[in-house]
Amino acid sequence: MDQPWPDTSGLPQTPDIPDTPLLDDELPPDHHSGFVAIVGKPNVGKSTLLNHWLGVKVAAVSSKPQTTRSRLLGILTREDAQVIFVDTPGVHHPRTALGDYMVSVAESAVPDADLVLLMVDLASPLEPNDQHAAALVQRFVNVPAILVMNKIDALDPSQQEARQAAYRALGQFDREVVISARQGTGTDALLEEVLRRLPLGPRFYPADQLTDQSERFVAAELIREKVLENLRHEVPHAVAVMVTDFLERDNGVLYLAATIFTEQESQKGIVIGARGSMLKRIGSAARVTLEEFFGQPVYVDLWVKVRRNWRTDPRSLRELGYG
Ligand SMILES: Nc1nc2c(ncn2[C@@H]2O[C@H](COP(=O)(O)OP(=O)(O)OP(=O)(O)O)[C@@H](O)[C@H]2O)c(=O)[nH]1
Ligand SMILES: [Mg+2]
Repeated sequence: MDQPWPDTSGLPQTPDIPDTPLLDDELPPDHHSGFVAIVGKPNVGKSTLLNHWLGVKVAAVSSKPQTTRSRLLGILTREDAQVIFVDTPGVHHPRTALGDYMVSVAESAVPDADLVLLMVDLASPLEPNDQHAAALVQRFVNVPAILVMNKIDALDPSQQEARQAAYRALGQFDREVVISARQGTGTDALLEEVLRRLPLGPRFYPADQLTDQSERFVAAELIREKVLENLRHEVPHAVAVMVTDFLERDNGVLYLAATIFTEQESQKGIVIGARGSMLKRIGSAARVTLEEFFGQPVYVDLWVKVRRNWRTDPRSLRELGYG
């Protein structure tokens, strides 16, 4: 029989974007602020760019498509501006209720944004999902858009011109830029382009806040990242992670318990591995990344449970934060 759900009543929900900006008398009169949605097909490097700009990994990144499943704000605060980046799931043709949710998250980020970055992968040819993402962006003509061509480091230079021409034909853009989010090439210049397009405005979030999501959410995402990194084929996509305990111990160690949900018993076996070897590997990798994020020793306690077909069950999706 499936395990009961952990008690999630104490978990913070994703807050809505605030309507009322914070007042800050110290800000210069020409302070700019705004929301910048990063949109594109899966695996183009949206979350990598967000992490790069924040200087901290808050968003899960992996070589598997459809890593990001929820909206995540990355807040960059400077003296002269506050940029609120909106990381979104990759736009694709969904096959599950989870996929429907993911694409709807990406779609809903565009109309509320002050600027959209449509990201494409220069290292691979244009695909229908690029057109799907571009159509979504172009639907909102009043939101300015920059075409961000990523992964220049992985492109054969002889192909650059043809690739850029193909991606440029995706639509009308305010500007196009070529970057490597992984290596940080062109990202400062892109940030300046972004800042130039933001309206005058105050800070919406406190200067020391990095994201709208809770520490529990970020921890669950970073654990899921390790599942994605270590497992293959369909298994990583059938996994959801929920942090069930998060406590600061007297000895300065952060104790974190999390449940990894799979859809089938066989997937549970794969996540655990022979004599627990895979779960141990996921836990060790997660600990390293979590210690970097929290800046303190972390103890990770992982559990694996089956929740049948959670990706197609509306109640399960809601309980796991996808809906
Ligand atoms: N070579 C190269 N790889 C990159 C670059 N940026 C990102 N990547 C890699 O591309 C893969 C996908 O990166 P993500 O940041 O997870 O991509 P995403 O667009 O957020 O993907 P989804 O969340 O699935 O939509 C990872 O393996 C990254 O390391 C880059 O500039 N150059
Ligand atoms: Mg992502």
